[in-house]
Amino acid sequence: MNRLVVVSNRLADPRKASAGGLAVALGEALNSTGGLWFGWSGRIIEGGTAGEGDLHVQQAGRVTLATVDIGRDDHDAYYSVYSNGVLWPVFHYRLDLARFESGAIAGYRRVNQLFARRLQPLLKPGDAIWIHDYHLIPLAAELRAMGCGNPIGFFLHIPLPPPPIFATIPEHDWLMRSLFACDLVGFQSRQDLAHFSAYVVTEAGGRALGDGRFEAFGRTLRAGAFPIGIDVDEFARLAAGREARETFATMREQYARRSLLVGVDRLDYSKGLPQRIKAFRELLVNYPENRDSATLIQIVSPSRESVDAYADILRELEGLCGAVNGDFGSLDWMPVRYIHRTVARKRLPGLYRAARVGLITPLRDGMNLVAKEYVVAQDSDDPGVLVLSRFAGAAEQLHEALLVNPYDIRGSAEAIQQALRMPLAERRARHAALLARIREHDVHRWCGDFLGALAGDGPAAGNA
Ligand code: ADQ
Repeated sequence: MNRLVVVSNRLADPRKASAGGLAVALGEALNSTGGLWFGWSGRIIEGGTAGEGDLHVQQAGRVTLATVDIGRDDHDAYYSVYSNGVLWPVFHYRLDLARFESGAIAGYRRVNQLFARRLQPLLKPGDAIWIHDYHLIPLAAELRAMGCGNPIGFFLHIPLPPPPIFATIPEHDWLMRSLFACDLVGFQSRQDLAHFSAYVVTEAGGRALGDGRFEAFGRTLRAGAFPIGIDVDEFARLAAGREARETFATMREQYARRSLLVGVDRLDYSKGLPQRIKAFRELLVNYPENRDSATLIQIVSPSRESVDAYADILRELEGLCGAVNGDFGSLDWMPVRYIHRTVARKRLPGLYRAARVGLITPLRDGMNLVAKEYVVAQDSDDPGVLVLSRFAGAAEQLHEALLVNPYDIRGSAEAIQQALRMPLAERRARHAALLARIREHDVHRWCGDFLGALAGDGPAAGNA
């Protein structure tokens, strides 16, 4: 197999336990080919020159890690304003939160050009290049402009909205044209792929040629749905580890008389956090038997704090949690425990396993790996119930979860009640079906399917 070159905004050292399933899987693929992982160093140079940044190269086992510094102004425009102030909200259908500032696209493009300039000299003929996510949509086109003829694949980790929403981005045509510099483009779900196909036909005047092939902007590429998974064995190992068992024991002891519900998210307006707290409140109002009993632990890890919309969601969330506790709490029962912190990865499975209900209710999500982790962490003999938003990419695969519309507060509260009352036999049957599908579509399969398709030996469309 040819050498693999992965490009992403951030890198993780695949040898570290905190790296997570995605980094481990990419690390394995890189390791087996003595590959190169390229991205931002995490370093911002105050007063740095526009479009410039030093390259750092280090070895992590057989994998070469190559990273670039970015100047302050470039970083603000590329990361905060364009990637997270335009692309992230629009791709999550939140036009109300998008900030279309005319200057930011130049910084976004400058950083992609910087990446291309620093990466190009490191490439060898035959390398397969795999670019990740919305920060780097124009990178393939910038590489092509420098004469790069290698096979290039791109995977979008977040949803692709339908054409009328995508077309609100002033540069939508340029973004899609840039994507067509790739040989293969992968999406999380069949729905995202359908939106891509609709855009090609209705906005770009192109054609769907069948068999996952599309023609537009004078080029042909292949596109497919490649739903990402987790590393099931790695997560099961974590679940059996000391930290996870300790966390489970502590939770079960502290909440011996209560029914625990858990939510674990990055702080983000796409995750449906206010709606989730409102649904939990509705549960306590409409089904009073849960008072003094049902307890929601909501872990929210800090994220993108430089972006204004994130400070707003944090304040709203704190207000809603405080009101539920004030209105319903008693001397020895706090209905919502809201924790604004990242939980160590080794402890997560213990927390998931102690919870009767996993509440994963984003308003829109590319996939959502927490949903899959929650299922894998359960005790198969006495599993908890997954309540999942129908608007998460994961819903295309996880049919046996209780699927909810997170905007429908009353409907979500009813689903939580159903989850809390679900008989053991039904819980087991649903869990077994979910676990089998999560196992079948794990992160290694995702990686193998995408790279197989990039090498031309697999179908363009993965499946769910
Ligand atoms: P994210 O939006 O970051 O990722 P998600 O898939 O839910 O979201 O989580 C990724 C990882 O972060 C999981 O392994 C999870 O355990 C961890 N995590 C999340 N919140 C945490 C917390 N509070 N404490 C500790 N760990 C936490 C983007 C897309 C998703 C897509 C992934 C992968 O937005 O839709 O599933 O990429 O493609």
